[in-house]
Amino acid sequence: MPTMHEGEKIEMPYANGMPTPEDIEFFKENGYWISPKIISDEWLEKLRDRMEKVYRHEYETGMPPSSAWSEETSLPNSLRKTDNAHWSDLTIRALAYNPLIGKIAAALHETDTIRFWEDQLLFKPANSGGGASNVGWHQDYHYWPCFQNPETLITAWVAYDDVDEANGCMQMVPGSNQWGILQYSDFYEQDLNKQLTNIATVKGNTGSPVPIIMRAGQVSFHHSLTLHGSGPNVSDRVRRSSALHYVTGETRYRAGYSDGYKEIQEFVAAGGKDGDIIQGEMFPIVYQKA
Ligand SMILES: O=C(O)CCC(=O)C(=O)O
Repeated sequence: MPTMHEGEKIEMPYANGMPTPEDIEFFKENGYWISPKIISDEWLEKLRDRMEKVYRHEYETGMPPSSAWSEETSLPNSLRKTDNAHWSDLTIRALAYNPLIGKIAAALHETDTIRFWEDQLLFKPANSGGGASNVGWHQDYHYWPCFQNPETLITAWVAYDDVDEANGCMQMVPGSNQWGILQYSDFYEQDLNKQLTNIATVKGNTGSPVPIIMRAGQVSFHHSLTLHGSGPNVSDRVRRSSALHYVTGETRYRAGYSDGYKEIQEFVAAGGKDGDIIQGEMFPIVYQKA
């Protein structure tokens, strides 16, 4: 059986999709950036196929994800979310450990080291407008108080399909990465307008959300404080993706929170203490500047 972190051997062809200095400035100011297409059509096809296997609970490594979407228990027309599919599938793992994605993340955060820590496999069914397929406004950091420094955390969202407003693409609030930690983050909230009203109450305004429109194979990156969510899929097209979460070589552990994460439990079992730099086998390095 393959070991926990095997998978790097799968080569993923990529183009040079690095951000320019202007792009890095854009990311700092707005909290997000969209790469050119860096995942080939051949790999996208393979990823879509592996995604189906994970949904059928056919796990290549023999190890289930930390939480697996299941047809039997899911609400009809709801968002399929599977956490840590990279535990189960080597192709998805190779995507998660893709060195170009790591290198782009390092460039955007102006750092030397990027470590992977968790992923979500996401599937928004076609014509799921009436179901629970929205993603409520949230800041990723809301779910990760086990890390001390939100400015070191970054998410890469890989589009397996073309995404636009009709099939419920992500929406980001430009500049919200500079607003600090907000109340009302809730990934599962379906009433996005109610949340924006609540955020306006505490913040004074909600900014102007922008749709993150991409072709399959492009990757959007967002800061852990960037407010984002997504609306219904009112099209005939499914929306498939992986959200990949990374820490930097500067990320520090905060004790007493979210110790339900297996990665954090192992970090602590290996001697990790409050304030220590995050490292170890559960947080493999995907990019290290030479
Ligand atoms: O896929 C979505 O609509 C939201 C994904 C998300 O919240 C994330 O990538 O952090």
